[in-house]
Amino acid sequence: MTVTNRRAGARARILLSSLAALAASLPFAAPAAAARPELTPAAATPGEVWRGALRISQGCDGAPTRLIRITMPEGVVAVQPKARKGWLTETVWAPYRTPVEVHGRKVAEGVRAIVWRGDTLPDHMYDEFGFAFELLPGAAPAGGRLYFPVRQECETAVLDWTQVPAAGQDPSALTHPAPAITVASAGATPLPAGHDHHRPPAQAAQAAGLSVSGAWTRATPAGAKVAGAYVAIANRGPKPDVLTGGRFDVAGRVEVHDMTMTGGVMRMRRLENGLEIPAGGAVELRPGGLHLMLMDLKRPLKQGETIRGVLTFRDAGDIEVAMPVEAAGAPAPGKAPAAAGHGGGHHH
Ligand SMILES: [Cu+2]
Repeated sequence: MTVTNRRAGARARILLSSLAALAASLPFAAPAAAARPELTPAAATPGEVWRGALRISQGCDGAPTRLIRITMPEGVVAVQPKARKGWLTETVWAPYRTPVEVHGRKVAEGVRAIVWRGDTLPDHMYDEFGFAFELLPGAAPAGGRLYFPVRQECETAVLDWTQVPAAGQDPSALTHPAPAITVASAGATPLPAGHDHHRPPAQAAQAAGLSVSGAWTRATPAGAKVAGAYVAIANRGPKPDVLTGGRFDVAGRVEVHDMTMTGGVMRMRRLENGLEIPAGGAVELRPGGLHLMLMDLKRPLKQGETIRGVLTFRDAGDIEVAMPVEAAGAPAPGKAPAAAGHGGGHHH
């Protein structure tokens, strides 16, 4: 051991003692914050898979950790722990409060908690316990928080990280906060400049900071009961709004749907809680993704006609919209159907 090392050791001891003094004067400051279990990444997008980990960075008052249990909030489905060596990983199945729809399938129960046990995590080391889940659309509004209560068992003590801040409360004021993630907005993509001017202004409707533009749908074969419809919605207002559906004379009802590719399979589902249009943001409904579904069609839609109706928003109410009917299978307004002529891939 060299002189330099000994001096480094002395500096480390001084640092430790000043940290101890700081901890004594501010019992809930830096040391408590550093010890909190955290989820990383700290945000999840509705309709998408979150892959991350619960990070445990300290034991219980110096004792090593022997068990970790994390509980999933409502709206978190398709939970899958990451394989890990040394720890027994157990999934706890239970019914959802209400059955949920995952990729168009009604599911009554699923993994509601994960327990890791059978090894020890020393107090001075951190570890990450990996898992994945899917966040249901509508589980929480964009910007909202979802809390995952954690139980941490050590050789001599148990810590329950279950506190949730009250409305307006600073989360850092809690001594044992539940780890949380923030809900990102789904399907929100900024519109390119001038996007909502590529159609005549007569087709753009305006209300409460919302503008609806570029609406279109496709001709349907005789006997077809559904048609996908597409539109761009921009929100220049200060508050988010939610597209909940609409009304068209030609359709029995109008739903908001999402379509995703999962393992090479196109899946469609209804967004039960509507589609959020973030404040200052825009959402584009287009083939292969978010779309309106005109259900129970009363007659076929004919290429070249224009159908009229309203889109309904939670706050702004009804906004009138006119939809030109493009060719069956057209991939975009004014575009010829793909050579395969497969109906645009919209299956129900
Ligand atoms: Cu659909």
